[in-house]
Amino acid sequence: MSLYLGLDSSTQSLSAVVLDLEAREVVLDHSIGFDERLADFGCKNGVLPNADPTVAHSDPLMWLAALDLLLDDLRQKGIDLGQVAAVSGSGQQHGSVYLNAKATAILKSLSPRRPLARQLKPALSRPTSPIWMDSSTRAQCDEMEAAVGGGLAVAELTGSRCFERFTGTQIRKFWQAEPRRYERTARIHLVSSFMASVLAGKHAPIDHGDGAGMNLMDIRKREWAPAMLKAAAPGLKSKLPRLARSDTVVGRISPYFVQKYGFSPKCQVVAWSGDNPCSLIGVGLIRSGRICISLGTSDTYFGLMPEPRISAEGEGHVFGSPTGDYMSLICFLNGSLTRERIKDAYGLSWDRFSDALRQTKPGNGGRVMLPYVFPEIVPNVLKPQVYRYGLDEGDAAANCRAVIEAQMASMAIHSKWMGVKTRTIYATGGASANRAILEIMANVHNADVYQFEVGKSAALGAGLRAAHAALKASGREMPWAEVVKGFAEPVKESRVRPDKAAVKVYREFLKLYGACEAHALRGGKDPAAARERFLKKLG
Ligand code: XUL
Repeated sequence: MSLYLGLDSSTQSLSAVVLDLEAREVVLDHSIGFDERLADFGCKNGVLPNADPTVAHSDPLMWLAALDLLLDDLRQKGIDLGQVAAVSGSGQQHGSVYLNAKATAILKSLSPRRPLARQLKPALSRPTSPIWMDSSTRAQCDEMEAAVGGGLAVAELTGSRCFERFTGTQIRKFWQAEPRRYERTARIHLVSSFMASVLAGKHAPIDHGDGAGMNLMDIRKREWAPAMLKAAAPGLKSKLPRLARSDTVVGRISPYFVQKYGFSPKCQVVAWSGDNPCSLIGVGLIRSGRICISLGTSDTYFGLMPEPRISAEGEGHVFGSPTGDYMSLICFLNGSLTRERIKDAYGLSWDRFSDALRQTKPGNGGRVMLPYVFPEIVPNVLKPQVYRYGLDEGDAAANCRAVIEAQMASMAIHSKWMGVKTRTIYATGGASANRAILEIMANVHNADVYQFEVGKSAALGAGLRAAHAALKASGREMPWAEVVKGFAEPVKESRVRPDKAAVKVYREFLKLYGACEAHALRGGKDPAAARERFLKKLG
């Protein structure tokens, strides 16, 4: 049994990467898109429609239906699931699943004759799951921060100030709005621990990587923080799974998967983690000094950190790394859906969008967009709005450049707290295949940018974590450097080098962008003067 399976339960799809560790080969990668294959669940881009733009929930039963579809597809594609030694996974972070007291028995006795979604339905104490795109809990953030001595105190304790999408604030809102359902909730899982529980047929722990995204875990002790639990909701401790290291073997795979899909009864289930901690492994960031930018539904900027460094301004987070270290992360909500919205507004294909990037100049002649199509996490914007400065909405090419320059400029400005001056960026996620976007990334950040062969870094990282943990459990521990070798390495020839002249333009552009942001969000002065200065510097 030399195969390892990594799954990624993300916002818009469920993906699998099958690895052959001995052959150092990715045997298959495959995805089930929720909107395409599971439209009956009524989600759009993986989210249930809601009149309030700050509310974002999904249907946990859709994720289970996707798991059945995906495993069936893998078998049909000729993968012998009986050869899988261990499986682990990655989940969209912060999202939560609410189970009642029947869940334990239901998980234990799943019948291979009925689909997972139908069997788990009676185990839900709340039919929907708030996910990371939800920003409806500002009041709960304020209440929790006030209860424990302010935002900085929360950040020192948990690695992040209180954030709207973090599970603790979401649980508090649930308790306040639906106390009866909260009372009937016996277990609250993250997406990661929920999916692991179904695979193992019993409640799985929450790993330290994903647990750090809840505002409930003491980031240094890696235990639930009593003050935060108390600030969130009554009786919460008894409803949470235990916390565990990311390399914990939860147990053998449930008989459901053995009988239905031909897994070996010996196949081990390794604790799942968040998509960002998994991606850290999937791009081989097992040491500090390099940065990864993942261009997915969310755009994330992250790297490994030996010690927790806190963002006092609330621009980012400290999570656990699957290696046992820490990772720093900044999450930008306006990622791929926003790029797509701008592209679609001008009726362009992705090729035409890239042409537009190539036809326009770095700095866009001082034309700036702040593309908050959705509420934004960093900087915090609760009311979605697209701002344009000197930018004509009818100018398609300039708008295409403006959205990418805005995303890259925002990353450069809001990552200063990390204190990393990196000369190398690893790019992953769907949009990292677009070299015109990567050129802007290289120039704004003045760094070499590399691509990866497997764009699905979260699923790949999950598969590598499965291998690492299973080998360790059997007494044959392999060092991380060896685990990731040949799998999580950038493609050397893909290097995109910064262009000196463009780097100079962007150094000035960042000041202009900062002035526009201050004007739109913090009542700063009109950025017209900043624009003039920028144009003058450009000559
Ligand atoms: C990270 C975050 C997102 C989700 C997306 O804090 O909210 O990156 O994990 O899947």
